[in-house]
Order: sequence, then C-alpha cells, then structure tokens
Amino acid sequence: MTKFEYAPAPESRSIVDIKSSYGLYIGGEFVDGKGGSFKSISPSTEEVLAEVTEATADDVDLAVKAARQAYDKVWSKLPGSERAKYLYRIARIMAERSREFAVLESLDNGKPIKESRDVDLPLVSQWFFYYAGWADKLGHAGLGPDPKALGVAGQVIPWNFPIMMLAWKIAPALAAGNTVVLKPAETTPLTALLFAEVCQQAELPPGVVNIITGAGATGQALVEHPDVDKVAFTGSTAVGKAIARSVAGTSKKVTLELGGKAANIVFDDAPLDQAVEGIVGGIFFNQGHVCCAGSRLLVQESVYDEVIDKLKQRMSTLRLGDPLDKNTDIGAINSAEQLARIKELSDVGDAEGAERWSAPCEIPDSGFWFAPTIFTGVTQAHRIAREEIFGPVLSILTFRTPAEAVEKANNTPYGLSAGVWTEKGSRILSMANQLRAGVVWANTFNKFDPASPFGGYKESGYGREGGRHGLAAYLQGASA
Ligand code: TAP
Repeated sequence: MTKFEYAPAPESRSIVDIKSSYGLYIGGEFVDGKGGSFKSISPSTEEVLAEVTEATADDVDLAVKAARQAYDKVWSKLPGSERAKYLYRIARIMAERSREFAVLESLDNGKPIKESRDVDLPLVSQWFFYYAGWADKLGHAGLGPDPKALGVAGQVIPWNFPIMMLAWKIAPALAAGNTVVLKPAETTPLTALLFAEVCQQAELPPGVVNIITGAGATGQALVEHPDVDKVAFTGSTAVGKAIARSVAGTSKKVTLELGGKAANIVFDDAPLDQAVEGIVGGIFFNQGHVCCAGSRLLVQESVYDEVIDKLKQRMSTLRLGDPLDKNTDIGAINSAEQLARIKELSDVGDAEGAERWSAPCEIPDSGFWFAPTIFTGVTQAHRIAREEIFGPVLSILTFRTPAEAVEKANNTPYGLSAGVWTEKGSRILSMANQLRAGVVWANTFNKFDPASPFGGYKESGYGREGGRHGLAAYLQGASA
C-alpha cells in the first residue's frame, strides 16, 4: 500500500501573497463590484483562500465598456510591433514569476506542483512569446493581406487549466489587436487575478485586459453582451451549446472548445512499457480533468493481459496527496461537485457490470480525492465508455483489428483527440487519417505546443486555438 504522507510545504506557500479579498480588474485597476462575493477554497484542504467578487450584469457592462474604450482609443491604433512589445513583456514576467503562479495554481486548483511548475506555467510564457511574434506579422499569416481585429473579445474559461487557458485565450486575442474581458471559472479565479497584477506590471494600457470573476450567470452576461464582438469559450459541451444558441443570429464570431472522450489505442507491436507510461499520463495527468484525456483505452486483445498487469503495477506506484509536495503524482479533485460526478459515473460503471480496480492509495481526511481507477470489461454501450467523466477513471476496451479500433474510437459524439501506440509508421499515418479527432498523438500523449493548432470535431466544438489558425479566430473574415 502506498503510504499517504501529508507534507505541508509552508516555505513554498509563502512565496505567493494571497490577499484576503479581490475586486474586479476593470480599466486597469481593481474595483469593487455591485453585487456579492464568494469564496475560493483549496480543494486539497477545503481552507478558504480568498473572498472573490461576484460580478453582476452591471459590472460586466462596465468591463465591456472599458475594453471598448481601450480598443477604440488605444489598442486598435497601435502598430503590431508595439502590441508585440507588451506581449513580450508579459511573457517575460510570466516566466520570471512562474514559481509564484505555479504554487497559487496548485493551491486553488489542486493539481500537483510538478505539473503546474513543469507543464502549465512553461506553456503560459511560451504562448505569450509565440503570439508576441505574430503581432507585427499578421499580413504574413496567410489570413489575408491586411487582416483587422474584431474588437472586444468575451472569453470564458474552465477550472482545469486556469492560467494556461487564460494564456491560450488572451495571447492570440491581443496579438491580433483585440481587447478582452475574461471570466475565469468560479472555483479557480486566483491565478487570473494575479495575472491582472502582471498586466499592471507590464504597463499594459488600461482596459486592454479586464478580469471579471463570478459564476455561470456572469459568463452568460458576458457572452450575451451586445457590445462583445467575439466569444471564446472553453468548457462543457452543454454550456457550449447554450452559448451557440444565445449568439445565433448575432454578428458575434464564436470559438467553442468543449469536451472529449479520447481513445488511446495500443497495438500489439507497441513498446509496451512506453505505452503504459502514455496510458498513465493520458488519463491521470491533472487528475483526468483534461478535455483531451485518453479516457478510453483500446488494447489489442493479444497484449491485453500484459498491458493490464503492467498498468496496475505502474498505478500502484502513483503517489496521491498534497499538491504542493514535489513527489505528488495525483492531486485533489477540483470541487465537491466534480467529485460527486466522478463517484456517480463510477458507480454506474459498477452497476452496468464493468470491473473496477483502484490504485491502493490512502485518501486524506479533508479535501476532495479520488484514487486512480480503471474499469475492465467495458463495452461500448456502457455509460463510462460514452460519457466524459473528467476524473482519474479509465475505461478499458479491447479490439482485434485496426478497422475495429477505428470504428470503436470514432464511436463517440466527441472528436477532440486520440492516441496511437505502434511501431509501424504506416499504421500511424493510416490511423491518423481515419480517426475523427482534432489531434492525434503517436507514441506520446497530452503534448502541447503553441505553434500547433488544437480543437475539436463534432461535439468537441469548433475553431482552433494555437498556431496561425488560432489567430484566425480573432480576425475579421479570416478562416485558417
Ligand atoms: P462549464 O461548466 O461549461 O464551465 C466553463 C466556464 O463557463 C466556467 O467559467 C463557467 O462558470 C462558465 N459558465 C457556466 N455556465 C455558463 C453560461 N450559461 N454562460 C456562459 N458561461 C457559463 O465547464 P467546467 O465544468 O468548468 O469544465 C469542464 C468541461 O470543460 C469539460 O467538459 C471539459 O471537457 C471542458 N474543457 C474543454 C477544453 C477544450 S480545449 N476543449 C478544455 C478544458 C475543459 P462557473 O465556473 O461559475 O461554472
């Protein structure tokens, strides 16, 4: 049994200054809201980290006005090379302050510090550096000779990669010449609020970036605001559909990055130890709170027993616990609501006859936790094979032929990502052509790069983030 040792890390915690309460960041300064407030808690301990303002529709209106004014009077008049200077400045500050951001992200979100430190934060500064480079070269992006910005972008992001999603949204929007109003998720607002301080430090003109905190109603007021020209949303397919309906018939341009149920496909010629690492990273990275998680494992029958044995052995070494402990592999589930959903769907897996096995972790007394879990004997009809669990739960199916693997992999309403493990290059290319997924990883999983477009097919949404394709989403008349 893996012993759970709670190792509080006060020294790392002290590197970030968390204020007891936060206002809204509008027009370059923190202001009081017109409504109430809510608490942001640490999901690993349930301690209150800060009191955060709940923006009302009037507050949203003020933020959109600030963004409009900044667009009309300042940002739209700056040459791309000047916008680039601000973006480079932000990129450098994010790199310099990455430790502080990583600790705050792990406290507010529950993710292991080795992930926020080694994955999320490096990608954040890379994203700003990458799009800074485009700001004065938009005419060379293949999106028209002199592409123009859209105006004010309303951006709504989820809780699974709070600061990374912020970077994915804000960097291309500003590079393309838009101003933004961004709403982080209710359970993870703190790194976005710290980013507001970075905007001040970078002397970004007031109103170019506005951060408003709140729940779904605040997000709805933002996307429905008549003076918002562009809506960029990452979150659940249910909310994405509601947003698509609410903006239908308006001139707003919309990008939706929604859910997924990715197949991670292991052929019998794959290097199995490497594949097992990819399976573990594919589903247990960020506690499985990953839209592109490899949540359905398809294993070729001839290596099924070997893969399951190796997988269980590897899972038995995973350490679950304090997100600030550098040795932690599995952090906390982000909220009580998400934990309840993971438990509910896992119970459905039991009831439908799949066989559950969980890694032998000790679960802490407080906070929200779920041990890394696999289900074997899963069929395509099972809800755990069809619905997004968004937690550390892997549904395992088998296949005999490549054609059967493709059919099973594509048998989902989603189409965000997929993984293929095989030694044959020709099989990789053939599978990539047949899989209906926006991203197909080969002999790796969950790899991201700012130059590479990311986005879905079918109910996983539309539009792309990353690369020059990501610029098209923020420019008039451009489609990548
Ligand atoms: P949602 O409940 O959809 O929330 C996403 C964001 O939208 C949050 O900021 C949320 O505010 C806000 N929101 C809720 N209702 C809204 C409404 N009616 N109008 C406008 N905004 C609204 O998703 P979640 O639970 O945070 O995130 C999990 C889901 O996101 C998963 O399905 C996952 O697959 C998907 N996801 C997709 C991607 C990509 S790139 N495709 C990336 C990450 C996550 P509150 O925080 O207050 O609810």
